[in-house]
Amino acid sequence: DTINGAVTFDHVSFQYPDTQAAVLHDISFETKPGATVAIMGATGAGKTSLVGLIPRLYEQNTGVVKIDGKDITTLNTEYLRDAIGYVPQEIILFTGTIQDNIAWGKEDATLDEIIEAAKLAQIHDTIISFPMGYDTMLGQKGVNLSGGQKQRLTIARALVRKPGILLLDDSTSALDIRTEATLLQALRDVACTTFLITQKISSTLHADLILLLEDGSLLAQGSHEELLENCVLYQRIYES
Ligand code: DGT
Ligand code: MG
Repeated sequence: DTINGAVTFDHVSFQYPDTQAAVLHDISFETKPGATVAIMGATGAGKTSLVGLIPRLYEQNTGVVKIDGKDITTLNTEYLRDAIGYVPQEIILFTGTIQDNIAWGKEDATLDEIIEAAKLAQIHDTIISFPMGYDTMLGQKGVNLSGGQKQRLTIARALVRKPGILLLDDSTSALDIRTEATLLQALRDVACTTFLITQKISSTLHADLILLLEDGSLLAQGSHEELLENCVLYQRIYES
Protein backbone atom coordinates (compact mmCIF):
# COMPACT_ATOMS: atom_id res chain seq x y z
CA ASP A 1 0.00 0.00 0.00
CA THR A 2 1.57 3.27 -1.01
CA ILE A 3 0.12 6.63 -0.18
CA ASN A 4 -0.57 9.52 -2.51
CA GLY A 5 0.38 12.09 0.09
CA ALA A 6 -2.63 14.39 0.38
CA VAL A 7 -2.47 15.85 3.89
CA THR A 8 -5.29 17.68 5.67
CA PHE A 9 -5.30 19.41 9.05
CA ASP A 10 -8.80 20.23 10.22
CA HIS A 11 -8.91 22.53 13.29
CA VAL A 12 -5.96 20.82 14.93
CA SER A 13 -4.71 21.88 18.36
CA PHE A 14 -1.94 20.30 20.38
CA GLN A 15 -0.19 20.52 23.71
CA TYR A 16 2.59 18.33 25.09
CA PRO A 17 1.19 15.96 27.74
CA ASP A 18 3.41 17.35 30.49
CA THR A 19 2.52 21.01 29.97
CA GLN A 20 -0.47 23.32 30.32
CA ALA A 21 -0.07 25.68 27.38
CA ALA A 22 -1.13 24.69 23.88
CA VAL A 23 1.69 24.65 21.36
CA LEU A 24 -0.52 24.59 18.25
CA HIS A 25 -3.86 26.40 18.03
CA ASP A 26 -6.63 25.55 15.58
CA ILE A 27 -4.48 24.71 12.54
CA SER A 28 -6.32 24.03 9.26
CA PHE A 29 -4.81 23.55 5.80
CA GLU A 30 -4.78 21.03 3.01
CA THR A 31 -2.24 19.90 0.45
CA LYS A 32 -2.47 17.98 -2.79
CA PRO A 33 -0.41 14.83 -3.36
CA GLY A 34 3.14 15.67 -4.41
CA ALA A 35 2.94 19.26 -3.19
CA THR A 36 5.83 21.22 -1.69
CA VAL A 37 4.80 22.80 1.60
CA ALA A 38 7.14 25.29 3.25
CA ILE A 39 6.72 25.94 6.98
CA MET A 40 8.15 29.17 8.34
CA GLY A 41 8.08 30.87 11.69
CA ALA A 42 10.31 32.05 14.50
CA THR A 43 12.04 29.67 16.89
CA GLY A 44 9.49 28.08 19.20
CA ALA A 45 6.60 28.85 16.82
CA GLY A 46 5.64 25.16 16.65
CA LYS A 47 7.12 24.02 13.33
CA THR A 48 8.70 20.79 14.58
CA SER A 49 5.62 20.00 16.68
CA LEU A 50 3.34 20.45 13.65
CA VAL A 51 5.23 18.05 11.38
CA GLY A 52 5.55 15.55 14.26
CA LEU A 53 1.78 15.15 14.31
CA ILE A 54 1.78 13.75 10.74
CA PRO A 55 3.54 10.43 11.56
CA ARG A 56 1.79 10.46 14.97
CA LEU A 57 4.93 11.05 16.99
CA TYR A 58 2.44 12.94 19.14
CA GLU A 59 -1.36 12.85 19.20
CA GLN A 60 -3.30 16.00 18.52
CA ASN A 61 -5.78 17.01 21.24
CA THR A 62 -8.57 18.24 19.04
CA GLY A 63 -9.28 18.28 15.34
CA VAL A 64 -8.42 15.74 12.69
CA VAL A 65 -5.29 15.02 10.67
CA LYS A 66 -5.97 13.12 7.46
CA ILE A 67 -3.73 11.42 4.93
CA ASP A 68 -5.38 10.65 1.60
CA GLY A 69 -8.71 11.41 3.23
CA LYS A 70 -8.24 8.97 6.11
CA ASP A 71 -8.11 10.05 9.75
CA ILE A 72 -4.58 9.07 10.82
CA THR A 73 -5.81 7.80 14.18
CA THR A 74 -7.48 4.97 12.22
CA LEU A 75 -4.24 4.05 10.43
CA ASN A 76 -1.66 1.56 11.58
CA THR A 77 1.39 3.31 13.09
CA GLU A 78 3.85 0.92 11.44
CA TYR A 79 2.29 1.75 8.12
CA LEU A 80 2.43 5.48 8.84
CA ARG A 81 6.08 5.47 9.87
CA ASP A 82 6.94 3.45 6.77
CA ALA A 83 5.01 5.70 4.41
CA ILE A 84 6.42 8.91 5.87
CA GLY A 85 10.07 9.87 5.66
CA TYR A 86 11.21 12.01 8.57
CA VAL A 87 14.50 13.88 8.64
CA PRO A 88 14.86 15.32 12.14
CA GLN A 89 16.41 18.67 12.97
CA GLU A 90 19.38 16.95 14.66
CA ILE A 91 21.51 14.98 12.20
CA ILE A 92 22.60 11.53 13.37
CA LEU A 93 25.41 9.84 11.45
CA PHE A 94 27.47 6.97 12.84
CA THR A 95 30.94 5.60 12.23
CA GLY A 96 30.47 3.22 9.32
CA THR A 97 30.24 3.35 5.55
CA ILE A 98 28.15 5.81 3.60
CA GLN A 99 26.10 2.89 2.34
CA ASP A 100 25.34 1.69 5.90
CA ASN A 101 24.46 5.21 6.99
CA ILE A 102 21.93 5.59 4.19
CA ALA A 103 20.46 2.12 4.80
CA TRP A 104 20.14 2.69 8.56
CA GLY A 105 16.65 1.60 9.58
CA LYS A 106 16.13 -0.27 6.31
CA GLU A 107 18.94 -2.79 6.38
CA ASP A 108 17.43 -4.83 3.55
CA ALA A 109 17.83 -1.96 1.08
CA THR A 110 19.73 -3.00 -2.05
CA LEU A 111 22.67 -0.99 -3.37
CA ASP A 112 20.50 0.05 -6.33
CA GLU A 113 17.86 1.43 -3.96
CA ILE A 114 20.53 3.24 -1.96
CA ILE A 115 21.98 4.81 -5.11
CA GLU A 116 18.53 5.84 -6.31
CA ALA A 117 17.85 7.54 -2.96
CA ALA A 118 21.25 9.27 -3.03
CA LYS A 119 20.62 10.55 -6.54
CA LEU A 120 17.26 11.93 -5.53
CA ALA A 121 18.85 13.58 -2.47
CA GLN A 122 21.47 15.20 -4.75
CA ILE A 123 24.39 13.54 -2.95
CA HIS A 124 25.30 10.71 -5.39
CA ASP A 125 27.89 12.75 -7.33
CA THR A 126 29.68 13.68 -4.10
CA ILE A 127 29.72 10.05 -2.97
CA ILE A 128 31.18 8.69 -6.20
CA SER A 129 33.85 11.40 -6.15
CA PHE A 130 35.38 9.60 -3.13
CA PRO A 131 37.85 6.81 -4.09
CA MET A 132 35.86 4.26 -2.08
CA GLY A 133 32.46 5.54 -3.25
CA TYR A 134 29.59 4.07 -1.24
CA ASP A 135 32.09 2.09 0.87
CA THR A 136 33.71 5.30 2.15
CA MET A 137 33.93 5.34 5.94
CA LEU A 138 32.42 8.27 7.83
CA GLY A 139 33.67 9.58 11.13
CA GLN A 140 37.09 9.54 12.73
CA LYS A 141 38.47 6.88 10.41
CA GLY A 142 37.01 8.30 7.23
CA VAL A 143 35.93 11.45 5.47
CA ASN A 144 34.46 14.44 7.14
CA LEU A 145 31.42 15.70 5.31
CA SER A 146 30.32 19.31 5.14
CA GLY A 147 27.10 20.35 6.83
CA GLY A 148 25.21 20.37 3.55
CA GLN A 149 26.58 16.95 2.59
CA LYS A 150 25.49 15.50 5.93
CA GLN A 151 22.02 16.96 5.44
CA ARG A 152 21.69 15.37 2.00
CA LEU A 153 22.93 12.03 3.33
CA THR A 154 20.21 12.00 5.98
CA ILE A 155 17.65 12.98 3.33
CA ALA A 156 18.83 9.98 1.26
CA ARG A 157 18.31 7.81 4.35
CA ALA A 158 14.67 8.89 4.54
CA LEU A 159 14.17 8.46 0.78
CA VAL A 160 15.43 4.89 0.66
CA ARG A 161 11.99 3.86 1.97
CA LYS A 162 10.35 5.57 -1.01
CA PRO A 163 8.01 7.56 1.21
CA GLY A 164 4.91 9.26 -0.16
CA ILE A 165 5.45 12.09 2.32
CA LEU A 166 8.79 13.57 3.34
CA LEU A 167 9.28 15.78 6.40
CA LEU A 168 12.42 17.92 6.28
CA ASP A 169 13.03 19.70 9.58
CA ASP A 170 15.45 22.47 8.63
CA SER A 171 17.30 19.83 6.58
CA THR A 172 18.23 22.15 3.72
CA SER A 173 19.59 25.06 5.77
CA ALA A 174 23.19 24.39 4.66
CA LEU A 175 22.39 23.84 0.97
CA ASP A 176 23.03 26.52 -1.61
CA ILE A 177 19.99 27.90 -3.38
CA ARG A 178 20.55 25.94 -6.59
CA THR A 179 21.09 22.56 -4.94
CA GLU A 180 18.02 23.08 -2.79
CA ALA A 181 15.92 24.04 -5.83
CA THR A 182 17.16 20.94 -7.71
CA LEU A 183 16.32 18.73 -4.71
CA LEU A 184 12.81 20.16 -4.39
CA GLN A 185 12.20 19.71 -8.12
CA ALA A 186 13.44 16.09 -7.97
CA LEU A 187 11.02 15.38 -5.11
CA ARG A 188 8.23 16.96 -7.15
CA ASP A 189 9.16 14.77 -10.13
CA VAL A 190 8.66 11.62 -8.05
CA ALA A 191 5.44 13.09 -6.59
CA CYS A 192 6.66 12.98 -2.99
CA THR A 193 4.69 15.42 -0.83
CA THR A 194 7.38 17.45 0.93
CA PHE A 195 7.04 19.46 4.14
CA LEU A 196 10.04 21.73 4.39
CA ILE A 197 10.68 23.63 7.59
CA THR A 198 12.83 26.55 6.58
CA GLN A 199 14.04 30.02 7.49
CA LYS A 200 14.96 30.91 3.92
CA ILE A 201 12.75 32.79 1.48
CA SER A 202 14.61 31.03 -1.35
CA SER A 203 12.98 27.75 -0.24
CA THR A 204 9.49 29.20 -0.15
CA LEU A 205 9.56 30.79 -3.61
CA HIS A 206 8.57 27.58 -5.39
CA ALA A 207 6.40 26.06 -2.67
CA ASP A 208 2.80 25.27 -3.57
CA LEU A 209 1.81 26.26 -0.05
CA ILE A 210 3.56 28.30 2.61
CA LEU A 211 2.43 27.97 6.23
CA LEU A 212 3.53 30.88 8.38
CA LEU A 213 3.36 30.04 12.08
CA GLU A 214 3.43 32.54 14.91
CA ASP A 215 3.20 31.39 18.53
CA GLY A 216 1.51 28.15 17.45
CA SER A 217 -1.11 29.80 15.26
CA LEU A 218 -1.27 29.82 11.51
CA LEU A 219 -0.78 33.50 10.84
CA ALA A 220 -1.06 33.10 7.08
CA GLN A 221 -1.09 30.45 4.36
CA GLY A 222 -0.82 30.62 0.59
CA SER A 223 1.67 30.92 -2.24
CA HIS A 224 4.63 33.30 -2.19
CA GLU A 225 2.72 35.83 -4.29
CA GLU A 226 -0.36 35.60 -2.07
CA LEU A 227 1.60 36.07 1.14
CA LEU A 228 3.61 38.94 -0.31
CA GLU A 229 0.36 40.67 -1.05
CA ASN A 230 -1.54 39.83 2.13
CA CYS A 231 0.86 39.21 5.00
CA VAL A 232 2.87 42.00 6.58
CA LEU A 233 5.14 39.59 8.50
CA TYR A 234 5.96 37.70 5.29
CA GLN A 235 6.73 40.97 3.52
CA ARG A 236 9.08 41.85 6.34
CA ILE A 237 10.85 38.47 6.15
CA TYR A 238 11.11 38.88 2.37
CA GLU A 239 12.63 42.32 2.61
CA SER A 240 15.10 41.47 5.39
P1 DGT B 1 12.80 25.88 16.28
O1 DGT B 1 13.14 24.46 15.93
O2 DGT B 1 13.66 26.40 17.39
O3 DGT B 1 12.81 26.80 15.10
O4 DGT B 1 11.30 25.92 16.88
P2 DGT B 1 9.97 25.18 16.37
O5 DGT B 1 9.16 26.14 15.58
O6 DGT B 1 10.32 23.88 15.71
O7 DGT B 1 9.18 24.92 17.73
P3 DGT B 1 8.80 23.54 18.45
O8 DGT B 1 7.66 22.91 17.76
O9 DGT B 1 10.01 22.71 18.68
O10 DGT B 1 8.34 24.07 19.87
C1 DGT B 1 7.11 24.75 20.07
C2 DGT B 1 6.87 24.89 21.56
O11 DGT B 1 6.74 23.61 22.15
C3 DGT B 1 8.00 25.57 22.31
O12 DGT B 1 7.39 26.39 23.30
C4 DGT B 1 8.75 24.45 22.97
C5 DGT B 1 7.71 23.39 23.17
N1 DGT B 1 8.22 22.02 23.03
C6 DGT B 1 8.90 21.51 21.99
N2 DGT B 1 9.17 20.21 22.17
C7 DGT B 1 8.65 19.88 23.37
C8 DGT B 1 8.60 18.67 24.12
O13 DGT B 1 9.10 17.62 23.71
N3 DGT B 1 7.94 18.72 25.34
C9 DGT B 1 7.38 19.88 25.81
N4 DGT B 1 6.76 19.86 26.98
N5 DGT B 1 7.42 21.03 25.12
C10 DGT B 1 8.04 21.03 23.93
MG1 MG C 1 12.10 22.92 15.35
